[in-house]
Amino acid sequence: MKVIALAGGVGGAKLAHGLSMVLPPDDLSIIVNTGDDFDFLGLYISPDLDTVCYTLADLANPTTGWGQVDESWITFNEISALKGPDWFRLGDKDLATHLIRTAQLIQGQKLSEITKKFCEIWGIKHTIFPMSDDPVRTMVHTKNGNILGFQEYFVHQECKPIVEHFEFRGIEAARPLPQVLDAINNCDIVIIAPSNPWVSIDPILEIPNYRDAISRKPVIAVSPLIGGKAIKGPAAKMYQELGIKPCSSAVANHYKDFLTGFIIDNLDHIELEKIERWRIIALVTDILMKKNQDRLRLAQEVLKFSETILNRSR
Ligand code: FO1
Repeated sequence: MKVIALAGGVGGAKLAHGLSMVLPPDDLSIIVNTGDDFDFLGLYISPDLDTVCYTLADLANPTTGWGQVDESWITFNEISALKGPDWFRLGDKDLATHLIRTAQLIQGQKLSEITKKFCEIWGIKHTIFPMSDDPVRTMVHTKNGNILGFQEYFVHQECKPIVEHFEFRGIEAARPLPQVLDAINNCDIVIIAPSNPWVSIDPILEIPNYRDAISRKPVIAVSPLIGGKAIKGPAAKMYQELGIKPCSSAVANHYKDFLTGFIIDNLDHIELEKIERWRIIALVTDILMKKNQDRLRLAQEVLKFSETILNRSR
């Protein structure tokens, strides 16, 4: 079964990792959000791409989910001592990724090419694509009229500002990657990881042609919310501020136009009926991924559910 996974952030990386433990390299491609990318201290930072790569390479920091394991912070501490911007923490090993990637981008290499080479070096066998080689920047429009870059909102201002809407700056001009379109057209199923629908998955879907290509395939999603709360990050807070009750069915509703199947947590079993009324096939299970074993178990369940869905449509 050929699978495309859409991912962004720590939750997305965990499920992508689980899928990579089950599927052979040729059967899994992961498309990663780059709307969170930004320039910091002159370096090109691609947080979601790095989180997915580090996680699949078993290099991720298990406590934060982002950055590398066994980091040292010598440069970061010096930056801080020099009164440089220290609200975004870059470890020494992580810095090497940003330095080399920035240098190669300046030389004219594409983000997708650099990612491919890094993956080879890190021993990642499955394919990881940035959603585009062109810049897209998620901007958070807040209730008090400010427009914040995503990392400014997320890290510097700790997701405190009240959100009004999101803008994916540059999205109309961002070209889809031909390799991604091919991979979508040749896949059996698209799996949307338990990532934030508003800021991790929507930017991918908004790249010209992706939503149409994805809509032609069976699509299943895993809820990023359990019992009305986000497993990690500000998804529930965002739903609330946008005037929508944060719950799994609200996520299903978000993807309703093209969703074939939806996976929710046992805690949300009462939402099953509502979701099935939209003709979405639902699976209720334990979706929390605390340990590596949970990633594997959930991935196995997602793939079994995918097979059931594919058999039904045959
Ligand atoms: N998240 C934080 O909350 N604080 C940080 O200082 C921070 C640094 C950081 C460095 C590299 C990297 O790849 C990710 C980093 N993140 C940090 C995580 C990241 O900003 C967010 O998790 C994602 O953008 C949301 O998907």
